[in-house]
This record gives sequence, structure tokens and C-alpha cells, in this order.
Amino acid sequence: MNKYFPKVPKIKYEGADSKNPFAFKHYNPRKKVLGKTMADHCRFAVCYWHTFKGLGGDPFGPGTMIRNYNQSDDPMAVAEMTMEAAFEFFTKLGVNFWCFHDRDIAPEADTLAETNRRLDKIVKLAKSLQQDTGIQLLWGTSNLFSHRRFMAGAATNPSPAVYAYAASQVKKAMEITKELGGKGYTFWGGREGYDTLLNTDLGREMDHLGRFLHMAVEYKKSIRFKGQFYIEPKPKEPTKHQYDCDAGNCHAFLQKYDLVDDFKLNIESNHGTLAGHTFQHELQYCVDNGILGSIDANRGDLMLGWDTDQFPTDIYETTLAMYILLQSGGFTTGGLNFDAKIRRQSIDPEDLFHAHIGAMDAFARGLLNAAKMFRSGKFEKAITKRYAGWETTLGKKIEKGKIGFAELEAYTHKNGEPKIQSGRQELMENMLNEYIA
Ligand code: XUL
Ligand code: CO
Repeated sequence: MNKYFPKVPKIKYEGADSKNPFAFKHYNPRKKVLGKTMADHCRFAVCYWHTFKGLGGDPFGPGTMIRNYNQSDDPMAVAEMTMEAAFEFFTKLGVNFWCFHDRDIAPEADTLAETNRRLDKIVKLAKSLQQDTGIQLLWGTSNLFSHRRFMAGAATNPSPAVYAYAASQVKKAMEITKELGGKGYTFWGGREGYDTLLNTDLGREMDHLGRFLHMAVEYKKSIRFKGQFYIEPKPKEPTKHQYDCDAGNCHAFLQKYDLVDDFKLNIESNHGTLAGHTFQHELQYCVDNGILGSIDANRGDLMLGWDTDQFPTDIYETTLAMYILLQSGGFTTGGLNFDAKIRRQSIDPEDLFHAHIGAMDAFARGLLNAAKMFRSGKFEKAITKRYAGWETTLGKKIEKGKIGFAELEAYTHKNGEPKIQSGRQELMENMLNEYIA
């Protein structure tokens, strides 16, 4: 496999002193951290859409990147070459997982039947490449947002005929994800939302989305697909109001529609920040509510208000994310999927490697820092101390629901003004800096 990226060797771990840009300085897949290899902690995945189908187009101009795997007038020949190039890339980079949308891997034809035949052909190729390389599918998904039929949404479209088309597409995407042994299946809301309430029946649309996801659960059971379902929150883009706007909102939706046992969340860093939260907030919310499934690892730009989908490089961010992940016990079905794209001026195929190498090293450093924080127990101890009052008789009675307002009033009359304590935020921040390496 040395046809599409001939200038790039197999990427190896060479240690922090290496000057080789095509080597990992921190990510050593076999290194054990807290009893588990770095590869098992991180479960890195490459996304098909940005990496192989994104060519640098933006609202002001078309793509800038020329690739040797899309030089043909036959769209199926391009699809086949791209799949081969993708597996050469995964193998050279040394990731164990990939992710795709149905429309990334095979071009849509004039009828659903022909589109599905094309998918079957490409899935056959992907399956044999998976078998040859041992690379696995982290999750599959369906593109329900690019085609003009989905301009007003898929499962929240005002037309039941569009809803039916979307269901047919998800049905097929689930089948091929199962065929490829996918560990999960992601639902990102795409155009499920609205731009103006003047033309939108919000309550009805949300009910339709709930029903759609129930149908997906029923179909999943009927085909015995064992992968984990994920919802990926995002507050805006493409619509102004997305129904799946953040982790808390998705959790409420899943509870209202009785879907919480069948779904976990796929948290994307840049979506969290677009929602006005930190990436860590979204992760911690999920961990504390038992719904963290997987992560789309990227970063935004604080100067820009949109989803820039940049490769993660911030060691503070990766440290805090890995710290929360370690506390949760780590991934089961999920992983770190780089839903990120190289910048428009990064036109060479080698830039795809630099981007992924840097991001994997950033998470490896984050993991090593987080493991030190975890082992020290300092942060946990500080939190335990701050909440120590809840271990007293009063705290326990409140938590167990043994007392109410009348007893709490009597307690306050008897004990007077409560003693308060410093939150020690600056000390905690200084403590954190000690671990950033
Ligand atoms: C869009 C986004 C998607 C999902 C999969 O912002 O993140 O690529 O991850 O549909
Ligand atoms: Co994403």
C-alpha cells in the first residue's frame, strides 16, 4: 500500500527528542498508562468526509486541493480509488478506526435502488480492506443534510414523503454499518431545526423526530445490529436553532421520548463551544448522567463564531478531556474521531498526515498529564473536602430525603449563620498548571 501517499512512510513513535515531522513524539500506541495501552485509551479514528472528500472549498471559492485519487470522470472509479487511498492513509498513520457517512463513500445516483447498489459495491471493497488491515469501523452515519430534498430537515421535515426518504436512507446506512462491524451509529441532526418559527410547528417536528428514532431502535433490534446509537449535539449550523443543541438538551429530549436507554452522546468539542459551553462541561455532563458514548475531537477558533473544525492542538483541552474520560472509566464502544479539516491553504496530501500526527500527539500528551492528575488524587481530594459537609448527619439526611423545609428551618434557627469556605479557584488552577507538560 504505497500508491496514493508515496512521500509518506509508516508513522512511528520516535520520542520527544525526534525532529522527524513524520513521527509521533508522544503517541506510543503500545505504551501502558494506568494498565491500558495508549491505543486502547484513545481509540483514534479518522473521518472520511473531511479527510478524503473535503478539498478546501468555502463559501467564497471552490476547493484548492488536488488529489490523485479523484482524477477520473467516473464517480464510482473515484469512490473506489478514494477507499483504497483511505486505507493506505489509516495504515500509514496507525489508527485502528474510521468513520463515514453513506454519501461520503459512494456517490448518490438517480434512484434510491441504484444508490444502494453503489453503496453495496463500495462496502464490499471496504470490508475486504478492513479484513486485510485489521482496521475497524468506529461508527457509520447517514448524510441527511446535503441533498436539496432535505433543505427543510429529514425527520423533522414538514413533508412525510421526505421523512420516508430519510428513513430509507438510515435503514440502509444501518445495514452497511452492521455489515462493516461498526461499533456504533451516529445521528447528527443536520438540518433538524428551523430558521424561523413563522413557518415551523416546533412541537410536531420534535414529536416526529422522537418517532423516527424509535423506528431506528426497532429496526436495529430486528436486524440484530449491536452497535451503540449516538446523538451528536450541535447548537446551530446549518439551521439557526438545532433541536439537538447541547448535551443537556439532548438528554431532556431522550428522556421525554423514552429513548434514554438506547442512546448515548457523541460530543464534539467545537459544537460544545458553539453552544457557549466548554468541551469539558459537555463531557462532564455526559459522564455524570451516564450518557458519554464517543467524542468528535477538534477545536474551534475563539475569534470566529462558526464550526471551524480545526485539528486539536491545545494541551490544556486534551488534558482536561482525558482527565474526565479517565474518571469515567474510559471508552467502551466509542473513541476519539478527528472530525476536523486541514485549512484551505494546506494543499498537500502530506498536510493530512501533519494534522493527524499533531492531534494524536496532543491527545497522547493530554492522556499522560491526565494520568498523573488521576494518580495524584489531588483534585479529587480537594473536591471531597469541599463537599465534606454532606457526610455529616445534616447532609446525609438531606441527600436521603429524610427531612424537609420545616426541619431545615429548625436547624438554621438552632445553628445560626453557616460557616463558609473559599472555593480556592486560583489554587486549583495553579495545581493544574503543575501537570501540563
Ligand atoms: C457536523 C458534524 C458531522 C457529524 C456527522 O458539524 O459534526 O460531521 O459528526 O454527521
Ligand atoms: Co461531528
